[in-house]
Amino acid sequence: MKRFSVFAALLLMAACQSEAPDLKLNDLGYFERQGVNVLVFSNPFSGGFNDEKNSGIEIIHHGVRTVQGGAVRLNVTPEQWDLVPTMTSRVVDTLAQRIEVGMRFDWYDFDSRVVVEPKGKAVEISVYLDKPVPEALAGEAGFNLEFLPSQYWNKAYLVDGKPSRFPRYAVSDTKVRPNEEKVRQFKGYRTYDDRGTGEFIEPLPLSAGHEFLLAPDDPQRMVKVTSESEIRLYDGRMLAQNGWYVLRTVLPAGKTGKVVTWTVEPNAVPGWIREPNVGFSQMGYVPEQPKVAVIELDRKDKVQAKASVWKVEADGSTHEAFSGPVKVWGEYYKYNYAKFDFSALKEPGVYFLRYGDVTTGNFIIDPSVYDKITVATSDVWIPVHMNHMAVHEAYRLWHGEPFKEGYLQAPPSTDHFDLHWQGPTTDTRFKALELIPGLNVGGYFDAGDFDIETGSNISVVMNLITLWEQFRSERDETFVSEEQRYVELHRPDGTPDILQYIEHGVLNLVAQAEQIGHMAQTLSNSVLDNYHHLGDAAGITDGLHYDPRLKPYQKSADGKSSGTPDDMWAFTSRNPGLDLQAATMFAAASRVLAEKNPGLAQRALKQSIRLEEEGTKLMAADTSSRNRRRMNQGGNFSTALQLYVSTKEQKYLDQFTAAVWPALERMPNGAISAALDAVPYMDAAYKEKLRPYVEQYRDYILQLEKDNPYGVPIGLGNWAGGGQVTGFGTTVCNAHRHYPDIIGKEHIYKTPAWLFGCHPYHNYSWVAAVGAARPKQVFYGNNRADFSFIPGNMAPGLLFRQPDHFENYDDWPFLWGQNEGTIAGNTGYLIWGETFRNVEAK
Ligand SMILES: [Ca+2]
Ligand SMILES: [Ca+2]
Ligand SMILES: [Ca+2]
Repeated sequence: MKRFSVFAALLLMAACQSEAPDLKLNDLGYFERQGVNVLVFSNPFSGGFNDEKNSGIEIIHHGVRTVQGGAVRLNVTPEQWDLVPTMTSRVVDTLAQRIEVGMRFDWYDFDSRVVVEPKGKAVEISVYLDKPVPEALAGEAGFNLEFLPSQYWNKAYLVDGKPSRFPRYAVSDTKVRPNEEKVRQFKGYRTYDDRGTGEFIEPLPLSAGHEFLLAPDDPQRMVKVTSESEIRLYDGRMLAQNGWYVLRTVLPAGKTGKVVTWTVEPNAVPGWIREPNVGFSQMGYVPEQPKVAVIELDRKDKVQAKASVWKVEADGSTHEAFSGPVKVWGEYYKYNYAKFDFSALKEPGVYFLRYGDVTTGNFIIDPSVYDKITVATSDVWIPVHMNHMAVHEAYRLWHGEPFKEGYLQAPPSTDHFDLHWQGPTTDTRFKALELIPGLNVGGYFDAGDFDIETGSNISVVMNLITLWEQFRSERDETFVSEEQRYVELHRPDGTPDILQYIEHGVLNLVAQAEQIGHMAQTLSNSVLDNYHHLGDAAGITDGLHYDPRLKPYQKSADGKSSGTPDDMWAFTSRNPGLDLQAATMFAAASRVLAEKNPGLAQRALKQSIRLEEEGTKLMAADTSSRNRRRMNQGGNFSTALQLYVSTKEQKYLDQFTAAVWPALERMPNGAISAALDAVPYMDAAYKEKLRPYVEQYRDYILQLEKDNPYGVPIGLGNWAGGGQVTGFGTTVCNAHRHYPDIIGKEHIYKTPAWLFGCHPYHNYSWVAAVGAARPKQVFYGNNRADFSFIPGNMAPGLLFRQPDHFENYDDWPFLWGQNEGTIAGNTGYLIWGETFRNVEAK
């Protein structure tokens, strides 16, 4: 009997294999079979800032997006800032099972079309031209498809049967070509410094042939690509660390009609079902809190009836400590979700979860689990991002002192690659490219890049002031000497770190106000070829003043200047709104720094008063509709509250109360956070009047539990929503603190669960080095070329790709929308962390 059933099962499996379904165009507009999704411009290119490793024809292969960038491109291995095609049309024909996309390069007046149709288990991709490739692009335009290096390196491939292996690191061959032959880059920028050679680098192919079989040694990654045209394989990392492996066929010159056809067959493992992703808090749980694992399941997977928690004993043995039912939550985008509640388990100890065949890593139940959630961020991430300092840690130098030559006035009418600009005038007393003295002091690197984003830096200082005034953390683990321009981690120096961090931010912002006369938009790179810098910030510029009378790369006789135009620029177009934000921050900073640095406190207060006056006048004189709208809405009530707290002046209180109620009516979920911040400073009538809005907020919180299985706001933008979740967490904590009868304590635990591992795609903690057993390993920090992290960085996290895919790569750091961290975002994490710890402990 047993024997028969095994035989029957084998027979059934064989039948399934031979009858494995073909690729079909589904309702969401992509081709699908179990284990394989082929997307055709579900995510179009955008140009410039958007990384461009997210678009075109994409393949999600056994749950991982391993292929993208399928399109007509103008480079062998396109970089960010290389031209991308604009999608001019996209026709999804469900009846004919066919997607056709029109692509256009405006600059070259070059149109093409790509048609994708299923052929059994493969797709056929054809490129059509109505007019031949323009002469300037002959030999340059090609059909490209890009493969994720971290999923293919060290794996084998066959080209027309000849075996080879994907290189772990970029070490193939290149050639150089004259700059005149270089295809134009985005807006005419140049991503490379040619060192005066007049030449650009072009990678040479690793292999060429008509049939590529990629990763025959890994059934989940195996893809066969065939064509009658020659296909070449390139390594995009030769030019840019975020490059992918590229398969490419050059479009033939002088031809029209169907000019290139590829057949692409991604292997599907028979009977493959994605392994369940058991989401839980890697940080662990305090005994009394709710403990719910969210299990993300393939829709074809059968939900297990039960799951269990196992305890690790002191002698290393393990035993089942709890078992309970698994409850189906339902479908959310691509997957099905179920929940396992083990809140009943309260005994401190080391545990792990079992669901079906899945055994998770271990976690802790103990009253102390949240004690150190902010330490990595405040002791390491923040000081590592201090600009104009050398930052040391034990034997390691994080970075030397950057930008010793200071900042030049950005020339008028400059468009900038990091979304800044300089208007038609300088708005300062400086001429274009004149040195603005005194700006190379203090401040924080924005994110994975090295500019001082003024708005972010103002928020950072405000966040740090909030931390100091609310929680008074005297933690001292960082040595900061502004005189020596030297920071050393893990060396106490007798001064609370937060005060030193506030001082460091203010030093730059006050210098901006004093030297420029108002706030700069940003202090940023002048040339794209040093904007994408990876590694030590001290090496971004040569540290020497730029002197246009010298030749590029030439140094002056006194060794103080050079002809290399690498100096950073200050973008100084005046924005009175920014001046007013700075004024608020300076007022608060002068209060906080009065004792530590009375001179700086005085300077901050002086600038606060001046900017407040000038900014208010400028705003009143601004008749633009955007500004009128802002004034009609009663200005920024959050700022009014700050000013009231600092000055206790009635006029600010009046401004606040005049603005807060209309704002709560207009955008209840947006305004509730600042309205709650005010509760400690207002009377009982205010608190009572706010009550119905808090009730409304409770309804929103409960609605989130119905919207998605995790009960937190999940962002769908191209920058994932980590900051939104910490903002939500802080608001929920404050709502519970002031209105415990409306917002129950159970809600405050949703944010840490999400941050530390209970979320889609994988179950790693979003915070670098935080989350006991398994934090994420790679982040988009300035050390991303090393596939590393800067401790305490909170990743934006879960990135949504149209139409139904969430992802967070943990073997590939280079997508900023999922793996970067910003200075404002990470100080927002600190505020959430300290607020949560405070409310949690009560
Ligand atoms: Ca930036
Ligand atoms: Ca210190
Ligand atoms: Ca320089």
